[in-house]
Amino acid sequence: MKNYAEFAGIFPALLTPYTADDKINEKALEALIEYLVSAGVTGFYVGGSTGEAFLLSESEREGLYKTVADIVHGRAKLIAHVGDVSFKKAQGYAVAAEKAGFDAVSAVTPFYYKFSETEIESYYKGIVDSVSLPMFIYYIPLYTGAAPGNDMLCRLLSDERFAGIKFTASDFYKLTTLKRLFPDKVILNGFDEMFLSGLAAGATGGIGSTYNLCPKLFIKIRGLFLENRIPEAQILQRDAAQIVDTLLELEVMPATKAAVSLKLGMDFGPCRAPFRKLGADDINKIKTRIMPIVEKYQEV
Ligand code: MN9
Repeated sequence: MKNYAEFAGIFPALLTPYTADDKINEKALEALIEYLVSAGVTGFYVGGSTGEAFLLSESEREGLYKTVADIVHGRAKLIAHVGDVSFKKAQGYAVAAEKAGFDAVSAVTPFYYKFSETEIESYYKGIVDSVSLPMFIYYIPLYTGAAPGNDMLCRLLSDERFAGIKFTASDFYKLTTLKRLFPDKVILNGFDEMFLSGLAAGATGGIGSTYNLCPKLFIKIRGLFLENRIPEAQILQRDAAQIVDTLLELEVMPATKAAVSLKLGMDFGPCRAPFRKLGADDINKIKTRIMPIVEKYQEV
């Protein structure tokens, strides 16, 4: 069985910043990547939910892989989210990611239609057949409406080209079971507000939107966990959950983007419609409730 331990760690679900004329803002992207690389993240998860994957055009999604790979230049691991409702598009994104020099691909289950398990399985197999990169299944029933059962996940994970799962759910019984059956696969926790619980259940790292904002907080939680300093990790996890409280109240994607704009002193633009634009009240809540916690973990 192949060992994918190099993917254990902290992966920001990279935001996609826009310019005032709604193009991908490469300068802001570079500033964000530099901030996160110098904080010591393991890698980046590019073009996922947080990166507004489904609000980008095909050429933007593919161009994003190339831009990020050029900026990162081998300093961190790169996972491209390539999932789509269309198998053909997902396959095309995977090929583009490989060409850009990514280390792995990941995909949500095909969504909107109620695809059968056989259809979902052949979507995943078809993607991995098209590239020579390992695959992380993106398990996120909250958004896709599909919650593949353990039997299907096990069939896929038995294939050594599958590196593991991005597990965005709070079913830690399921995570524990998958880890028991596949101790060598990499499970990356998806909900930042439950990161420590995910680690306790067997995740070896995480992929998160909040990591864009305070990477060191999550690096530290993982470090404390690995050193068996659980009560200290719990205190930090409460801070992480408190940040997410406000993000959830204001809506995670636009609020995370606005918070990162404040943090880096750079306009990342709003999320694309139908996401809403935040108002002055919202920004004020981010300033007063989130930023003081973020600042606490600047130097950790
Ligand atoms: O990538 C993110 N999940 C989604 C991970 O975007 C669905 C999380 O970081 C959440 O945004 C965060 C808030 O629930 O935990």
